[in-house]
Amino acid sequence: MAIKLHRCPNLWVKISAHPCWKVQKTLDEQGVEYELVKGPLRRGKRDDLEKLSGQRLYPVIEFEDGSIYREEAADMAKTVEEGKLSEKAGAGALGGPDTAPPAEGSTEGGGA
Ligand SMILES: N[C@@H](CCC(=O)N[C@@H](CS)C(=O)NCC(=O)O)C(=O)O
Repeated sequence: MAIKLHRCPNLWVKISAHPCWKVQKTLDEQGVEYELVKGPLRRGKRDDLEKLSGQRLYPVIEFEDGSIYREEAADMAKTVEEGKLSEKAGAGALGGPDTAPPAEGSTEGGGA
């Protein structure tokens, strides 16, 4: 599975509390291949990230099919650890109801 890890540029911060490092380290530990895509430090400069993921925080994982996975870093790391990353590929992989696209055919909560 070829994925991209979009992350902040602070590559030297390697403490487990750092969201981007937490996910990157887990990918490394699990032997998941990825391409590192460094983004801008300042949130105000993250227009591309917002277009990609609907929000402005890193880390974000982009799958080969272009779908996006973003949750709290700790949850992302857990997903990777549990070998469930591929389950997040495809529509609806974003972390929150505000950013997740509605499922095809969805009535957006208006169903009976
Ligand atoms: N609670 C979030 C925090 C994510 C976060 O703060 N990421 C950093 C990069 S490691 C970031 O984008 N910071 C920019 C900002 O907060 O403006 C998580 O765990 O995913």
